[in-house]
Amino acid sequence: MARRAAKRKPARGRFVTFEGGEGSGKSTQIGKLAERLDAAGIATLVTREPGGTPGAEALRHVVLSGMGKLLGADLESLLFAAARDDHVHRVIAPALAAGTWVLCDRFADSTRVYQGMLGNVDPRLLDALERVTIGDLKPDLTLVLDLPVEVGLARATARRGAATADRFEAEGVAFHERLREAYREIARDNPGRCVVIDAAGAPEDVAERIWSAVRER
Ligand code: T5A
Repeated sequence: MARRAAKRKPARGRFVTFEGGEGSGKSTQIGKLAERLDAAGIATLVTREPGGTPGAEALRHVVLSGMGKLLGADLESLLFAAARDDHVHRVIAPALAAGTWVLCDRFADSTRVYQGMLGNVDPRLLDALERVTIGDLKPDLTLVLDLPVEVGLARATARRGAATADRFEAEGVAFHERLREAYREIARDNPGRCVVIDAAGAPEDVAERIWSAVRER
């Protein structure tokens, strides 16, 4: 009797997150990496936080409009966590299980940096929220795009044109300096997961640095 070949479960996809300050080039570089992976025959899904599902996009609108700030940093963390929970369970986890690589523009490190290290939210609250929202689903690789603050803000301002700065873009230079240092600290504390990428220079040069980091890992 002919035996039916057992259906093999696809290998779990890789989970790569992009982190960094405002205007550091995350969205630009995520697109470039996706193109290269696609060309190499690797199925990829590009997504972002806050966002990635209709519910999470609605919450994105609330936090970036500045409404979250009125609630205070603790409750703002809950909004980011609610958005992340929906995104992880509906989009990220199923894609990884199907063997697709997920490239995510910001993830839990953003909450650690913006709400935790800069907003003084108790790390124990953030630990608890991470347990609920992401559990064991840690990124395989986090690319921290590092750029002098004035360069990042100039890029963000040029792109915005006459539009109003969002909730975090509107913070002063000192805030963005602390943000940069906080990301460097996270990278130092998680050397197995994080790679700091020099995000200065032409987009193509930054893309080459990212590609080498991805290939090395
Ligand atoms: N947040 C988010 C929290 O507080 N907690 C959380 O848990 C999470 C998930 C998200 C905000 O929410 C906060 C952090 C953020 O403040 P957002 O609009 O998604 O808001 O903001 P950012 O993630 O900061 O994204 P930006 O779009 O501002 O910056 P990117 O994606 O880093 O940069 P990008 O690629 O859009 O580039 C900006 C401009 O620079 C140009 C681009 O063409 C663009 O015009 N550019 C370059 N110019 C010259 N040389 C290069 N190498 C360039 N690369 C890009």
